[in-house]
Amino acid sequence: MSFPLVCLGNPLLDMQINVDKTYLDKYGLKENDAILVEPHQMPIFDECLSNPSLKLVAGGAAQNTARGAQYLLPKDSVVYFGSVGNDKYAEKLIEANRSVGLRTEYMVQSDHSTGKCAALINGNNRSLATDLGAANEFKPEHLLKPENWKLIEAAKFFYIGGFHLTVSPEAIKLLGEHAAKTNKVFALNFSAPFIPQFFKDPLDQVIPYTDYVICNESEADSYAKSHDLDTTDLKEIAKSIAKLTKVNTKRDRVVIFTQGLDPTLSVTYKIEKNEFEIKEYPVHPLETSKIVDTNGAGDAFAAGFMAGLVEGNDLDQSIDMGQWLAALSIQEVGPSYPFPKKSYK
Ligand code: 26A
Repeated sequence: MSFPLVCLGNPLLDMQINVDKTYLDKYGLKENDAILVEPHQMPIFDECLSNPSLKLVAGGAAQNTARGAQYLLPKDSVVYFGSVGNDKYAEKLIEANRSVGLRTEYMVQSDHSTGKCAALINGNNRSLATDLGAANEFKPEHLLKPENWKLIEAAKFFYIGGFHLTVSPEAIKLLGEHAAKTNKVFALNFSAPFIPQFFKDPLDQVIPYTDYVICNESEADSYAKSHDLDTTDLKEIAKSIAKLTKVNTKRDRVVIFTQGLDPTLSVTYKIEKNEFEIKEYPVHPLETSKIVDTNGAGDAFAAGFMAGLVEGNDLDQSIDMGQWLAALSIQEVGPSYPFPKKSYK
């Protein structure tokens, strides 16, 4: 049995509630952001638990992508690695993964509880505040266990949540080196503006392994600022990322920026010709009244996109699959996908 796609990230349970701007202001949170909680923000979780609008949903950015890709692909296509506690929250995550047939290979911590993310919904915005808990304890040794390394050797595609740069850059490098050495596809999502801002060094160490870089416009902007690019032009930012040093020169690097309702941008740096290919893709129109919440929209895009690559589709079609799945996911509560299953055609 071989699973073509391996994903790595921080498994979290999302505690999703509706809030207003005053609530976000009270904790110094932006309307659309993702952060690691500081001690003064810890009361948010108890406040979530006692909020009547509370919905507990499986989260963790790369795990959402893994679930979404398996949702679209044939049985036994995706494996997800991350670290959880031995508790009810982990059971809930395993259950959600099982519902789409995602293979879950968690490292289980006996002395930490499963990570949680307060997903604070304010209209079409979402502010994410995370307490990583057990997710923060992931170690590369888990990947090196013979039964897990076998899965990695059998895989052909890797998808890494940039959020994991806060946990184990070593684990990411291990997969990156393997992918480069064996000419397999390695994709990285920047995940949040704080990653290029505060985890610049580990990010810079991992980018050389990437064949695909996926992020949204505010993460691209944060990258430009932290790397002194001196531009806010998204095409220019994408070009400089696309042209960065690359370990595996058998594949061109493709940089993909989503921009909410604005067109998705792709910039490919063609190594042999030393030129860029720039494309734009309008998003799938969706009436605003159909939007339930935007938590997980970017993860769903990445899921559809990765599923497209695994199926052997070209860039245009894979991006279209990403946009299609993102539009489905924002019509569900949290980072979820509709049942009965819809299939992309
Ligand atoms: C390290 N941090 C902050 C995080 C996250 C995260 N996933 C991994 N690491 N902060 C928020 N998320 C997840 O992002 C999804 C939406 O894109 C949330 O759990 C949510 O499901």
